[in-house]
Amino acid sequence: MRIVTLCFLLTGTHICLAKKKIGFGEGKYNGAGGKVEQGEEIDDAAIREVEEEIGVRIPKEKLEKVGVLTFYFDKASDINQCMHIYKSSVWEGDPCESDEMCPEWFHQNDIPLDNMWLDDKYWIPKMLNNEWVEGSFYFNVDGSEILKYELLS
Ligand code: 6U4
Repeated sequence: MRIVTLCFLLTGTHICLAKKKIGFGEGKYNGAGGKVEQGEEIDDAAIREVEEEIGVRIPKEKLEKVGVLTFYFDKASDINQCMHIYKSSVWEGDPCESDEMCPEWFHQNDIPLDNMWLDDKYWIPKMLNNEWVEGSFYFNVDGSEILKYELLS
């Protein structure tokens, strides 16, 4: 299974989301993240992807893990993935556009859930409420429908 990361920059009131310009989840708003490379620590992969995709550097000691989710796709097991989720309220630099993502700030009460992965509305509020996020989502073949899900409460 693919191991991937996802990381959000948070202030007390706002969240940085970035529209994915290419690749898996193209057109959707999300945190920055991507595949963990061979031999790479998952935390280091999260920091690397944030720097590559939105141009900011998170000091490792300020990276906070908030959960792990597993995604299964019907009849498409090659894209099943285990996603390690992080947040940070400390970073160096300002989020800026890359070839892969275009970042924007949103008020935490005004997150564009209609333009994000379908699962996000189930767990982003938990993350914003400082709760641990853990569970599984089962999608149809192209991710346009959730067939079932389990989330630790
Ligand atoms: P590269 O490595 O550029 O070839 P790419 O197709 O751009 O791959 P990938 O695999 O690097 O995509 O990253 C996928 C990103 O989408 C990761 O940050 C994880 C995230 N992601 C995948 N499924 C998700 C889901 N259901 N909900 C969500 N994020 C998801 O919020």
